[in-house]
Amino acid sequence: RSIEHDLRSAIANNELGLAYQPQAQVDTGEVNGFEVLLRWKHPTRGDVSPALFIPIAEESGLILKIGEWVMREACREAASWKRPLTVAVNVSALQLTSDGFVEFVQATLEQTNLPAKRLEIEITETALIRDPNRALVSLQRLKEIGVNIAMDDFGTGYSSLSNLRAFPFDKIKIDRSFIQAVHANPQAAAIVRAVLGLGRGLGLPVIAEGVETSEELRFLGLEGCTEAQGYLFGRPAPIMEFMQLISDNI
Ligand code: G
Ligand code: G
Ligand code: NA
Ligand code: MN
Repeated sequence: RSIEHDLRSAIANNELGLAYQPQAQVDTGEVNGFEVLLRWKHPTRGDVSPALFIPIAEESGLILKIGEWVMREACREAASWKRPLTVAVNVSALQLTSDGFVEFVQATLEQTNLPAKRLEIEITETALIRDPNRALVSLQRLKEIGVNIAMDDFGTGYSSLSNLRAFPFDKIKIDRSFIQAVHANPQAAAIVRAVLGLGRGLGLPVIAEGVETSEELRFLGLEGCTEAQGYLFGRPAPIMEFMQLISDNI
C-alpha cells in the first residue's frame, strides 16, 4: 500500500488532525494568533510528517480535498474562540490556482462566521512559480475580500525580491534557517537585519520563524522585529493545549 493510497482515505477515516502554533509579539510575548499545521496519524505507520505527505498530496491532486478540509476546520475553530486571534493557514500552489478557490474561501468565511481579517494564508514562492498569472489573480481577490497574505519561508526561494514586488503580500515570514543562532552568526544577522529593513521600507510587518532561544528573541527585539513564532513560545499542539489563550479570561 502506498502513502498516496492511504492518504485518499485519511480524511474519511478521521486520521487527519490540526496542530496550532502560537505567533507572538516580540516585546510582550502576547499571542496574536496561531499557524495551523496538518498532522496525519496513520493506523500502522504512526505519525507521518507533512514534509513527506504534502508533496505526495500535491502531485496526486489530493491536496485540493485535504486543503479544503484544513481551511474549514481552521476557520470553524478560530470562529469559536472568545478572543479575536488570527489563524494562519498554509495554502499550496495547486490550491491557490485551482478553479473556485477564492469563492471557496469566501463561502467558508461566511459559513463559519469568521471575519476575513482574522484569516491569513501562507504562500511559499514555489506556489507562485507554477502559474504566476493565476496566482496573482487569486491573491488580489483574496486581498479584496480582506484576507491577509503572508510570504512563507522568505529568503529561501529563487526570486524573493521580485516576488515581493509582483504579488500583494501583507507580511513577510523570515525562514527559520536564518533565525537559528542569529545572535551568534554574523551572516545570518546581516540577512535578518536586511529583511527587517526591507519590511520597514515596504511597510510590511515581518515575523521570524523558528525562534527557539531567548538569545535569538533578544536579537530580534533589538533589531526591531515585532513578531515571532517558534518553540520558545510553543510547539505545534492540539488547540486544547492553548485553552487559556483562546478564552477571554487571560
Ligand atoms: O509541521 P511541520 O513543520 O512538520 O510542517 C512541514 C511542512 O508542511 C511545512 O513546510 C508546512 O508549511 C507544511 N504544511 C503543514 N501543514 C500544511 C497544510 O495544511 N497545507 C500545506 N499546503 N502545507 C502544510
Ligand atoms: O514551512 P513552514 O514554515 O510552514 O513550516 C513550519 C514548520 O516549522 C513546522 O513543521 C513546524 O513544526 C516547524 N517549526 C516551528 N517552530 C519551530 C522551531 O522553533 N524550530 C524548529 N526547528 N522547527 C520549528
Ligand atoms: Na507556513
Ligand atoms: Mn515557513
